[in-house]
Amino acid sequence: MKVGIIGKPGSGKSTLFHTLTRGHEQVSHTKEPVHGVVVVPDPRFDYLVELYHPKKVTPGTIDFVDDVARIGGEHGREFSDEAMGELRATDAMALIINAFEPETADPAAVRTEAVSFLEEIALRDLMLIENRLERMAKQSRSPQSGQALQIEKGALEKLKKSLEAGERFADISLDESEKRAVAGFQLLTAKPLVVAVNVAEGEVAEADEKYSQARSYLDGLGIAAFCLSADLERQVAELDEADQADFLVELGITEPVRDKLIRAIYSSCHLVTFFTVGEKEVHAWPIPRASTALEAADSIHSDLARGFIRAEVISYGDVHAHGGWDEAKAAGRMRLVGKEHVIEDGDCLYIRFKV
Ligand SMILES: Nc1nc2c(ncn2[C@@H]2O[C@H](COP(=O)(O)OP(=O)(O)OP(=O)(O)O)[C@@H](O)[C@H]2O)c(=O)[nH]1
Ligand SMILES: [Mg+2]
Repeated sequence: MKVGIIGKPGSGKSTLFHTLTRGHEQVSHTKEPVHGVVVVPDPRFDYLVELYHPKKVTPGTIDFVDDVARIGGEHGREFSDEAMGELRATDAMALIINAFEPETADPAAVRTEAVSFLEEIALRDLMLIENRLERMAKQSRSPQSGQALQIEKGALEKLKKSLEAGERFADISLDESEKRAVAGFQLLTAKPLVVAVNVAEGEVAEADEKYSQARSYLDGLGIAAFCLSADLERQVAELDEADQADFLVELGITEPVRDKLIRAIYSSCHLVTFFTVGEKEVHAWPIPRASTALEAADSIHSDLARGFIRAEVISYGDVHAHGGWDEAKAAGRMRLVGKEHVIEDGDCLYIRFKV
């Protein structure tokens, strides 16, 4: 899962990035832009690891990309083709807005900046769609223009009309075949977006209140928005783990930004987590909400989906309450389910399969 950090020059992208990735290995500076892999904090996962002491642990991770559109630093506001490609390849975007200077600490300005970002990405998508439609117009004169092309064309025309009218991608109704036909374009308007309002150190305790209208406006558009002080969080992240919690309480911060942001990303991407557990490995698997047991099996390995027989399911709550998978199973908490069974957040799974 790849999340691109984006925002105007000097808005605090790198400060946020370093706060998120501090203490987490695998920050790569050799590639431009800079990537950092962050473990998704999950007390359920920690408990399962504690329980099984497995040989291998695989928590959920997010690959954060600093300044993914490369509009910061010496790049200015160019939005190069290469950077656009990188941005399109992300699964979600985190937009950081500068509200830490006297002249930017203004709810109306924050809202305006978020709106103009939405307009900008809509414009980018429209350019892409129009290009494709033009090329298709030429192609469709050739005899091999098939049904797939017609579906794609119809979907693109619908998107064009709706985006031009200022509609949000999420509100545009596309059927499954249309969605598949346009998925390859990696439209920016189709990506989940989280907005981080970067406020001054002294404002952090009252910030949620001050920006509540801007946040609820964005919330109405399906965009999670929260306030933080990137600089303050960076200072906290530099402290020993043990001191961090106390310091946050003192500052009136209820949750470190890493946890807040990751939660917002999971929720915007409609992700839930299922687990596979045992002495060999404890593994957290993110999947789209309402996925079936078959889809869960497929996310582990296509063989498991191909040879799927049944899935054994025990909820995390039951594993926790009984102190282990075997114990919960012995207490009758295991359910044997078929392909269509919908996976709930926290389910522990064992897939029975035969290939
Ligand atoms: N007071 C204050 N300053 C901040 C905060 N966040 C960032 N800054 C400062 O703003 C400046 C720019 O921060 P960066 O994190 O480098 O911003 P950036 O978006 O990565 O900048 P570019 O990569 O140049 O676009 C630095 O001097 C930071 O110390 C904040 O929460 N409060
Ligand atoms: Mg930077």
